[in-house]
Amino acid sequence: MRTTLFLLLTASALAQTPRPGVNYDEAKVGTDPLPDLKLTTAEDWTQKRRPEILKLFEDHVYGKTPGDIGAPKFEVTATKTDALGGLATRKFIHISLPSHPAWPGMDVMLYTPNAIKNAPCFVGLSFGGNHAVSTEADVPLSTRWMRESKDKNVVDHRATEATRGTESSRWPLEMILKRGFAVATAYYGDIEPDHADGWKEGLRAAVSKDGASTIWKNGEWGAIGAWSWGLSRIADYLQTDPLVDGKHLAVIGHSRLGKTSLWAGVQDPRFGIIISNDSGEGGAALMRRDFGETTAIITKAFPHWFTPNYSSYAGNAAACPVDMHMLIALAAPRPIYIASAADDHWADQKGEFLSGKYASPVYALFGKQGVVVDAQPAIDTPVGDFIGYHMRTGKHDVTDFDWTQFMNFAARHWTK
Ligand code: GTR
Repeated sequence: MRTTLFLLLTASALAQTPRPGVNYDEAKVGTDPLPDLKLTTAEDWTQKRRPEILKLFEDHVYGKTPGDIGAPKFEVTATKTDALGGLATRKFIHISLPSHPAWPGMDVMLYTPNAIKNAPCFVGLSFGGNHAVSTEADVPLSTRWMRESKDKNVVDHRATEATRGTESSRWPLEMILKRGFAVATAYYGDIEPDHADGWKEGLRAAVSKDGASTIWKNGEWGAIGAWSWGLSRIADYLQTDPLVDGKHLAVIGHSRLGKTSLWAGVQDPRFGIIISNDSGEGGAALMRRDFGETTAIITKAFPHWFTPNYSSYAGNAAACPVDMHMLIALAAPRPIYIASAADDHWADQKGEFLSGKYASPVYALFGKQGVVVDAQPAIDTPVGDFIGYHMRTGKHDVTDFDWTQFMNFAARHWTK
């Protein structure tokens, strides 16, 4: 019965609907101890412990990103110097892999502020495509597979004209550009469509020697790994564009794409700042707490996001050799920001905060302060130095309040 109900609910409904059997009671959270970070010195961390932990995340959670994928090709397909009423220059860049032509490639949309020459840049994937992020009518409509959504006017798994601008509140382009930041984004489904068999038409099959017949083994990558790879290819392109300061890139993502920004950020040091918004289970939230979404729930609903054996921790998070404070710690000493929303219990806001708190001793090894405070701060009160945190009023979403904190954080660390 519960399985049937589970299948009927859409992903966004799941994110908000309390479900029977889901723990929302602080008195009943898991009490298993977290794996030990085994801290000694900053040097030992960098040389030994960090690579060990990164490997544990490859082996048990997200899978390893193959190192032998060929070089990407960049084609700037359109440039508009008076985008958004003259505020910005907008470019589209097609990224492909000539050595693996079965992958259809990804279309990056880059906005750079005209007032600044070499702008620091936020880099993130979208749920709905470039035309959903922007409100500009001349942005090409995505033709790729999308998750069906009546609310968002996705019909027969394709975007319709009515999907234009539907994600724009999550990407306040004018506000970001006016503050002197650039934005580079692409549709996550360009890299791999987000469903159980999506990999067959996406990057993972295209670069795998067995193509769509691949049987994924423990430790091999899932969709989050593939999407993260895409973020790094955007970073590759940004190193070549004179309108962007390729040394100041912040990777950002919301929800499943917040899990993705964390995994991309910890693997790719060119992301000088890592931001996860409402990333929850499989992201910033501690798995051992079993509050809101659990390892059992996520691996049943979205096994394709992870490496196969992550599912073996369903109902047994304590057996997993990592927990998510170790993921946050992998960012050290780079600045990282964890954002929660007050109504987003599914993502376990306290578990998200605690990852930051328990990762803070790693920052201390480098003489830096992490979240600074001991207890979760009051709503709408950003805290933290090298690990930023806030819990915003409202639901699972990305709002101007969130962006304001992310930009304040970036500005403070990049002294712009
Ligand atoms: C939910 C999923 C969450 C989160 C969310 C989203 O259904 O359970 O882990 O990723 O989707 O990405 O919107």
